[in-house]
Amino acid sequence: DLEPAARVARADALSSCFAPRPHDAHKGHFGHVLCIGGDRGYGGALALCTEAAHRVGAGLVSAATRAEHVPVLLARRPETMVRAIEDVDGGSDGLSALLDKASVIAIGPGLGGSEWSLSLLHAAMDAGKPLVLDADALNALARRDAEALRDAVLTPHPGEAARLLGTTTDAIAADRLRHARQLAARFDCAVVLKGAGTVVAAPGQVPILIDAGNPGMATGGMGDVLTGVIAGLIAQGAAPFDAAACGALLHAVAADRAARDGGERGLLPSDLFANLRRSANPGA
Ligand code: NPW
Ligand code: AMP
Ligand code: MG
Repeated sequence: DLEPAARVARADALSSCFAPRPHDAHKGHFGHVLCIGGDRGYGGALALCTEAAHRVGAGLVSAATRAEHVPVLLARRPETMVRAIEDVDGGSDGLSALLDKASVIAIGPGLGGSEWSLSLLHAAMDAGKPLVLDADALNALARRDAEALRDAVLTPHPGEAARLLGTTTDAIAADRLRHARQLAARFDCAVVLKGAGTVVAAPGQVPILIDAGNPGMATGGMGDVLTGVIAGLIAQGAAPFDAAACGALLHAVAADRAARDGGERGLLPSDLFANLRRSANPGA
C-alpha cells in the first residue's frame, strides 16, 4: 500500500506547492521561516537549512543561533535575518519576538544537546507554530514520553528513527514502511524516514515512497538542507504532509540533477541550491 512518489508527489503535491505566483504577490504571502540551531561547532548546519528555505521560495527567513555564527551566516547569505540568542529570556529583542513573527519553525540541524539547545527547543515547541523537527531535536524527543505533535514534520534518518522507537538502525532498515507509520502514529504527525527509499507517512494518509535520490547524498549536511526545504514549503502554505512529501521529492530531484552535472562522489549539500530553485519553478 505504498503510493509511488511519481504519481502523488510529482502531480498533486508539486502543483499545490508551486502554483504560479500572482503578479501582485509580496513577501508577506510566502511566510516567514525561523531556523533555530547551530550550537558551537555546528554553524554550517544552520547555514544550509536557512539557504534551503530561501531557495524554495520562503518570503522571509530568520536564524537564531550562537553569537559566534552570526557574521558567517550574514556574509554567506545577507538575505537571512540573523539574531544571536545566548539566553532564551532575552527580552523584547530575544527569541520570543522571533517566535511570534514566524509562520513555521525549523529546529534541530546543528542544535546539539546542551542546556542552551534544550531551552531553545522547549521555547520553540511551546510557541504553537508548525514545526519541522530534525537531528538533535529528534534526539531530545527520544528522551521524552511520546507526545502528539499534530502540525509537525519529523525528518529522522534511520539512526534518529531508531532512537525515537527504541530499536536499532538495522531493524529500521529492514522495514522502513512499518517504522515510518509507527513514528507517524506515535507522534500524530507527518514523518519523513530518510535514506535510500525515503518514506513519507502521516496518520490518515497513504504513505509515499520517494523514487528519486542517489548515494551522492550520503554526506554530512544533506539532511540539514531537507529541513529548510520542508519549512520553506510550509511557510508558503503547504500542509505539513504535502510539504514533507513534496520537499523530500524536490530535495532528491535536486540531488539527482546535481549528480548528473558532476557525479555522485564529492557532491555537496550546497550543490543542491541552484537545482532546488530550478525544481521549485516547474518549467524553468
Ligand atoms: P550506524 O553507524 O549505522 O549505527 P547521528 P549526525 C545512522 C549536525 N551536522 N542508514 C548511522 O548509524 C546535524 O544537524 C552538522 C542507516 C550513523 O552513524 C546534527 O545536529 C553539520 N543508518 C549533528 O550534526 C554537517 C544511518 O546515524 C548515525 C543512516 C549530528 O548529526 C553534519 C549518525 O547519526 C551534520 O548534519 C542511513 N541512511 N543515516 C555542519 N556542517 O554543521 C544515518 N544513520 O549520530 O544522529 O549524527 O546525523 O551526523
Ligand atoms: P542526514 O543523514 O540527516 O544528513 O540526511 C541525509 C539525506 O540524504 C536524507 O535526505 C537522505 O534521504 C539522503 N540520502 C542519504 N543517503 C542516500 C542514498 N543512498 N540514496 C538516496 N538518498 C540518500
Ligand atoms: Mg541530519
